[in-house]
Amino acid sequence: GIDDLIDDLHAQAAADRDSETTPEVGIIMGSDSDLDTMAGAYDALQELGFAEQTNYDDPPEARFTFESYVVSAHRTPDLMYAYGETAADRGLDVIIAGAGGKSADLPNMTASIAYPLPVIGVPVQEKSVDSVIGMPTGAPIVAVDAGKSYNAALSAVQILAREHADLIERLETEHDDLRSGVAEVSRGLHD
Ligand code: RP5
Repeated sequence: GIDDLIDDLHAQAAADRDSETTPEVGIIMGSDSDLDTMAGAYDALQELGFAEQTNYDDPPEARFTFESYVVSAHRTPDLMYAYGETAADRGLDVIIAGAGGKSADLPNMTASIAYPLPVIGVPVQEKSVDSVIGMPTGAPIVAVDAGKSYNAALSAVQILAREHADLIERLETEHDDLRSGVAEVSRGLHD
């Protein structure tokens, strides 16, 4: 149950593991109904060579990994608090948080609890944009436009890349692909 999950998070935080064995990016969302929107974040991370780490005790399948959880601000506020509070000690470097509806509190609250760990908010529906980005002075959140979880993941990797030159190369390759894509379409228009 939720209590076991919360205990696991605290145990992982206390374990003081080598940062190369723990996920760098945490993806959380308010409901499994947000999964379609948040799939863009998985796509971007996987394209950049990140593997999903589902079991903390197994050795990671890639140098850079991510994890994902459903964490509801309203149904499981205790889990949200535990996730945000333990995030840095569990080895996370950045969190991508998505939620929708008029009570899309998960990204904002997680940003406050996990501070100063950066949180990138993804509004899951257009109507929640104000809710996710409307943070008081001194309690920042970085946010993307509604549904743009792919861009949220790219931003997360840009943050990580400040410390890992290898990730800069992967981002540059991704960017070259983007440029080639435009070039191809552009040429196509002339033909
Ligand atoms: C939010 O309420 C979730 O993030 C989701 O976008 C929305 C609806 O959730 P469900 O009722 O589909 O579980 O907290």
